[in-house]
Amino acid sequence: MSRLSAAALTGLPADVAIPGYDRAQVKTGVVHLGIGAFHRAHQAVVFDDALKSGDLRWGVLGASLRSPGVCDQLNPQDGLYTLVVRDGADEDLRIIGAGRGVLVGPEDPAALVAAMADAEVHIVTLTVTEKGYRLDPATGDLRLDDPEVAADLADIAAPRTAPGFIVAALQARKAKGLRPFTVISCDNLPHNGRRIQAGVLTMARRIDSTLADWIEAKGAFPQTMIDRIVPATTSDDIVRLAARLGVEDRGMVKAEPFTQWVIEDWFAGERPDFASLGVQLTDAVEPWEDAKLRLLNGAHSAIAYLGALSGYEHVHEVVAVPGFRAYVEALWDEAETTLDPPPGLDIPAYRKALMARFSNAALMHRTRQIAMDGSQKLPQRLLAGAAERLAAGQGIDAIALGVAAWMKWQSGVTESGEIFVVDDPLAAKTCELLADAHTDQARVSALLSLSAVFPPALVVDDRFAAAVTSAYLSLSQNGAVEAARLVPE
Ligand code: CS2
Repeated sequence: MSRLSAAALTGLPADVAIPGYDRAQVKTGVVHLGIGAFHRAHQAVVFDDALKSGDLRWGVLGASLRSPGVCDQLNPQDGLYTLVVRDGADEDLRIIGAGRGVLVGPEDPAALVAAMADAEVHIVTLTVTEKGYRLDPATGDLRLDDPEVAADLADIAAPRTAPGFIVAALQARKAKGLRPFTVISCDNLPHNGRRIQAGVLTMARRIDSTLADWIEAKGAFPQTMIDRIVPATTSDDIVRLAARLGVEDRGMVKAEPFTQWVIEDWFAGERPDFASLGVQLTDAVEPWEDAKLRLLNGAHSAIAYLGALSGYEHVHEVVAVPGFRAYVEALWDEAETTLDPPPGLDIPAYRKALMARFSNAALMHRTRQIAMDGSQKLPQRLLAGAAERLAAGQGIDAIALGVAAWMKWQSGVTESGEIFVVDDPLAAKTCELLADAHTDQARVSALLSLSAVFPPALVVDDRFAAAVTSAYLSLSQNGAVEAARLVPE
């Protein structure tokens, strides 16, 4: 079967939306680092909307900082791919035309730096996952001991990391007399803009202090809250879509209908008319970010570990179990007291909508996908809320069970005895810590010693250790379903 391409657009079924603008006139105004499914189903759609509105400056050049695989998905398709929006039995198909091809950083770093330093580029967006920032998750500092950070510092002309590419490209822009681009972090990190800014400045300062001063004075690193559930595409999804389209689309992405993007109103130069494209611009992103990280993502991680340990493959199956559903509500009751909701966010309505989103069976969102990289996710999703509740003298039974489930997951074996590989940058470390721990209590205290995950204030708080140990023991004795059922009581 032939692939989706510009030439194939006219032959697609009439109910498939296609780019209505002249793609030949589109300029590359955005470079995106980490061109995975999330970007394609979220920010790229907003840039595609900008193009549809007639502002043709916002084509997106994608970059992969790791594998070349994504090139084969998109480059043979003229950068085109389908956004498949699924809600129950409804399916909506739209071809996204904003893509301007994909470069692979490791194959030709100089080409990517040059593209980012082009005068027509005004924005660099990133989705490189939590670990791609090369920060210590507990402190947020750039990890100077990371070998690739060290390599970037030694030779910034051939960068490897996301902060390295940004520094190299900003250096080239400064040399050309251009303005910096706006760096928009779109990962689920707390204070994501501040964190990438700090990483970039730390690196730049070690290379050239005038460059760092220039970035500090002229750059912009807005904070963002980004939200859309985008499960990984499966080969079945590709086969099913090919039957609908009549051509094969290996770059497709599937997502839920809901999408939200809140951006701090801070830009270094030009940008699309975001407000008219449904993006919320505000001076205060943090309350949005905390609500999303602690309610949506906190529940996601807890569901992922509890569900996957007890053999549930998908999120909608987990929340269909009454005990797990009640547990999620209990977790939200705890998280909610730590939030300072922004005007315009109705928490009860948000919680109701979240439960409906988690229940969307058409998404087939795998618990193991969310379970990945937990060491990078736990601090902002569960631990920050736990610390605030303890400081206020409140209980943390539900949060502690989520943390304990993450700890259980580190053993690499499910309740039915299935062995799996723990997919986490700290997996070797947790494995080493667990090898010498022979009781549940010892396992919990060994993992609590991970200073990259657990902030000192929590580690020294006996109430935290006690709650997590008791949750861990409950998981061992009762299994995840029963342990969760017992929490709301
Ligand atoms: C998920 C997120 O995989 C995960 O860790 O919690 O990707 C989640 O689906 C998005 O943040 C939703 O906006």
